[in-house]
Amino acid sequence: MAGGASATDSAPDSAGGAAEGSAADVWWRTAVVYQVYPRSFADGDGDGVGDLRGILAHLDHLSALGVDVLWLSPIYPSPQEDNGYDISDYQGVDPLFGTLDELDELIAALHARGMRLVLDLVVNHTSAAHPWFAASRSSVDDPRRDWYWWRPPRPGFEAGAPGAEPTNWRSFFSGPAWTLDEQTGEYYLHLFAAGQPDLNWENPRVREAVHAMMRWWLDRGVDGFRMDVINFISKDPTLPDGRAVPGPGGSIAPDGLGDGSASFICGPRIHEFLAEMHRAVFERRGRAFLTVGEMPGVTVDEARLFTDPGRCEVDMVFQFEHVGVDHGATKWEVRPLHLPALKAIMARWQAGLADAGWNSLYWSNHDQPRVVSRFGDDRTEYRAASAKGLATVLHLHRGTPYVYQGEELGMANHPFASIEDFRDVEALSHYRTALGLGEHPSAVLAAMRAVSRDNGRTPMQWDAGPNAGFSRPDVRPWIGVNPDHVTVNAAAQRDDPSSVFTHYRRLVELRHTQPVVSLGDFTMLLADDVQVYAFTRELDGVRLLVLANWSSTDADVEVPDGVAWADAELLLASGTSTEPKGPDADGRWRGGAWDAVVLRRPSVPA
Ligand code: ISL
Repeated sequence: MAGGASATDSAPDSAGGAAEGSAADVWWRTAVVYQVYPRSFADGDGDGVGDLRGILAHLDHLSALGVDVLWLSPIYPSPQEDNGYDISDYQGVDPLFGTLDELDELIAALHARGMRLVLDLVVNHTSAAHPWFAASRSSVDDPRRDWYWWRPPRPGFEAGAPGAEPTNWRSFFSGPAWTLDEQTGEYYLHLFAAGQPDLNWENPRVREAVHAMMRWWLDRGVDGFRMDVINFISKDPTLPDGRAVPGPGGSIAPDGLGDGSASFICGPRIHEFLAEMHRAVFERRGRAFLTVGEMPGVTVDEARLFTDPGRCEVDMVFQFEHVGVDHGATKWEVRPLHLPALKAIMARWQAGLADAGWNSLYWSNHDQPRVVSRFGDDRTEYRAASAKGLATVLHLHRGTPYVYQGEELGMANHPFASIEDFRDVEALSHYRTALGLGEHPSAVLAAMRAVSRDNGRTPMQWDAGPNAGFSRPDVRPWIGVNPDHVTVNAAAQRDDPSSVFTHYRRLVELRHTQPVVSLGDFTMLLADDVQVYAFTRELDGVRLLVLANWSSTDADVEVPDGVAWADAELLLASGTSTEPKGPDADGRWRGGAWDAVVLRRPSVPA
């Protein structure tokens, strides 16, 4: 957790204090994190799947961007049912990705460049192929039986009969969250795929085993963890049925399953478990770590508790409200973005964690469609400008920003043509379920094309050549390369002062050099405006104004206190206008499509 290293002190082994560093000296408050999804980043050994060699070969890209931390999605041995989020050995590297020696090499190489490495920690569940689960399922008397959630069939039902599952919970990947194990006649719980059984954190031995594993990684030089669905680990042990989820128009969901989340989102012992983990793993280590909890369904009030430094639980959380803003009853029912709704969510999180706690800031990750296609405009004439505008808005908020691989190039959604093009377990299960319920394949595919997680997982676009430079030209990558790589790629952007990449580089630099960016207070302006995203930041007499036209048409708005900003210093500008600028002398801001500006002035002395 938090240590005493400053942002400029990038030596990852620099001594840090305990969790309670002062607001200004906690290193990750001025840091930017870059997420690598290894199977899609760079294929070093020519098997069509990205790997550690590929990452090692591209560290210059990260250095050029100036990021401080690499968060690496899972590289552990795994059957790859959910691309590594189904782990069968917590203390190794899947041969698909390389070797433990290569991971050590990556740690050393990052540290030599002044960057830190954060690993994904997936401990809500293991793979069904993990030896713990093999033991657990072997017999009801096995000492590891209680490491997972086993239950007999629902009273009055034969094992395997329809409706015999112990609860009505639906898994996140469609279908019941329970699978029958024929050998013992009992069901095991899996909130995700059947190959991802949930660990029973009520059992202290489970917790001790996880803590020991985490310490082993820290001893190897790892600098922290991104904790997968960590707010699901404490479940109400009575496992009650969930409420039946109303479908469109209020009908009960046609599969008859329910939503069990009230029993596991921020469950009864979650704060206890995270505080215990902090004590057992991070405390008194004398160096600085970063812990970020992925927390679907977390509220601002809960997040304040999780991230209050005085409570020593986690440093920050990933909340999900803003990435659910365009969802209908499910994520597959895509709604157009209503900008005031997004602003209201962001403003609430900024205010809620202003005095205690800390925000993480993200538009994208491996579970989300590409942001330029989702919230921006990926048509050729607007793509770069909208990618930059979205980045400016996010990176000027208070919190720690996360850049997802390819986002810094303005990579867009993939033009998936048919079901054969998709790879994700979530998308494929959804397709089967939806067709089973009578939905039309073309409608199901249209939604998948817009929101499937595979959009975020197509290969990183390094250059305009075959396979976008991700894999050797003679190799077929595990998922299709976006044909737009001929124009959208890192090689074309790295030295171009007007590229999306250069814009991200500037944003990272602003965070490193302007304390008001990382630490300043946040005030949302024009909350109800459907077109312009505007806010101010303030720290020690320095004020920033951020104005972004979130649309592909011209904007003309009256900026609160706009006259005072007419002659302010322009720190950063991007967009479709030849020369985007701040408010005019009359206090109005006239911005071209996707224009975004950051202005600075000392505040008027009182
Ligand atoms: O991706 C989602 C919806 O499309 C989420 O429900 C997602 O499954 C949830 O945010 C949890 O995500 C994490 O855990 C999953 C894994 O599939 C995701 O890739 C991971 O980020 C199970 O480990």
